[in-house]
Amino acid sequence: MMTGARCLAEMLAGYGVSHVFMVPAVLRRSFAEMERRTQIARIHCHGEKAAAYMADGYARASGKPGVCMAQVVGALNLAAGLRDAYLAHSPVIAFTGGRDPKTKFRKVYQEIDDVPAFEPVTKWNATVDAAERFPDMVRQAFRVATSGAPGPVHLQFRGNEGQVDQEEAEIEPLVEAQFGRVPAFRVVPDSEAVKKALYWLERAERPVIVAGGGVRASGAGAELVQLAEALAIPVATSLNGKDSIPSNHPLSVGVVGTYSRESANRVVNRADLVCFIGSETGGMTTHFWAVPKIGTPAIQIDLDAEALGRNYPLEAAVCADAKVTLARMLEHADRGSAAKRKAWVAEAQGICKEWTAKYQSALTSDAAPIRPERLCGDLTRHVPDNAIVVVDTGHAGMWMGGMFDLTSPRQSYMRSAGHLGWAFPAGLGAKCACPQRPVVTFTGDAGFWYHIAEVETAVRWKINAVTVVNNNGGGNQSKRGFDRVYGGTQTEQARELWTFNKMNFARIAEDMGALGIRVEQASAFPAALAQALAANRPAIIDVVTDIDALAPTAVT
Ligand SMILES: Cc1ncc(C[n+]2csc(CCOP(=O)(O)OP(=O)(O)O)c2C)c(N)n1
Ligand SMILES: [Mg+2]
Repeated sequence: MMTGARCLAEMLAGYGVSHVFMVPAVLRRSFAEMERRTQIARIHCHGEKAAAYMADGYARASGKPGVCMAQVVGALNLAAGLRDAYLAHSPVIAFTGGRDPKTKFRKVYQEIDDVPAFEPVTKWNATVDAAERFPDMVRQAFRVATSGAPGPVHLQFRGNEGQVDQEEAEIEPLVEAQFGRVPAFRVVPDSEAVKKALYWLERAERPVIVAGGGVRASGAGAELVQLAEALAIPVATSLNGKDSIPSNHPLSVGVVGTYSRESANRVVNRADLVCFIGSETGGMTTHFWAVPKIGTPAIQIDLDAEALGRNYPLEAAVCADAKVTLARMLEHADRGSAAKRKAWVAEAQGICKEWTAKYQSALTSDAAPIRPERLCGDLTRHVPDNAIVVVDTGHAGMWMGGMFDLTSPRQSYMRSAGHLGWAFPAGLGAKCACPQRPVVTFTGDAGFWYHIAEVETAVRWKINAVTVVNNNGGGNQSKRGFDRVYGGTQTEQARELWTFNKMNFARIAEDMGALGIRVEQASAFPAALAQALAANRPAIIDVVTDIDALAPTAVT
């Protein structure tokens, strides 16, 4: 006989979980058992949404499921935080307290039926009502989160705080280590499908690869680069796939789509064949299916059969793991076919050079207030070669997706799949997962405001991530939109809709116990970054930037 709590604690440890992120009180007994029997750090946060984002950052940085928890009244705050993980296929496991059949429908304090709200943000959403069910339900949670296209799962435990964990049953904390990280399976491609894909790639004169988040989940970056080199094919990536090829590789053309680099969109639009790998071919990556235009011949490699051909009719489809498929393609590739693409590669490289020439002065600008392009340029030049770079959405996604270069295959890049405010807590989660690697988060000030309370969490738990705040005193990505609805030029009052009071985040960070550095001159940033990376405590670099700076929009 053992309690559900002991079983849960031992199972989480058995799956290799090193941290869980939560707001109490949920599964209290399980937390006591974690302390008694495991090394799991129980990161007590200020908000459930931030806890979910931390678990998400932990998962994307390590490939291991990130675990977050909330009691019944915090459950929907946690659900809100799962949406980004769902959009980005991140294996997050959420545990909440839930209803007790003995009292439900009696107006129990704080209680509603939370389960339906988890439906749209999870791959699997289930309830655990008896201690007997802990082993099989927790195993299934890890199985679902890590297999196929990964994604979040939710288990609701009986009792508003999940008190079912205090009950005993005849149970065994059985663990299937295979589901402790992504990918759980390396699905092998059909050899006819591989041949067909190669046939189309080899005969194309102007092919381009679009690598998505599936390439990073599969750990297929090296194979991707080898195949691109063997067949002389330029590579664009989605925002999620940005770290699948170093930006300074001669075949890299940048991030394609809406939050993108002009060179990538131009190359993809010139292609006579687009090969999507591990990409959902969604609106962001294709600039709402304009880049490439629908009708451009395409082939696609994806683990998820339902993704194949969803938005682009295909000449060939391969349903398998990206790493295995690329390795197979490499074995059979006709390297001789590369010669005919010399002119195409030269053209793509010319387009990239034009981009560099166009933005060089912005990337090195000395202007004050600082230009965000310069900030991105300095990050390219000074982020350590094994860093994890974590990026928020909106303008942050545009600036960094388009202007920042990864310079080493050892660097990782993770970005918000759309939620403003995701990056700061996600960066903390990434640092928990990979304490030996530098973590550099890039966020706007509006993004940073969301979860600023978690600076205290970072200090308390010694989560020494570096956060760079592009502080322009407002959410200025909204500027264009309000200009438009005001017929060209907004009124002074219209700015109330997207600006904030000026703030010194460095001072706030210092008051909370972190290192705070205020940067007002571009030339001071590299030293500030070096100081923050060496600080041995969480660091916030508050960079005062130009509120009128707008990122270039996508070219078609
Ligand atoms: C949860 C959520 N709410 C609203 C938005 C819409 N949104 C996108 S960018 C943005 C403002 C961003 O401001 P900031 O982080 O300061 O970056 P800036 O544009 O100033 O560089 C808003 C409100 C969003 N993406 N996510
Ligand atoms: Mg801002």
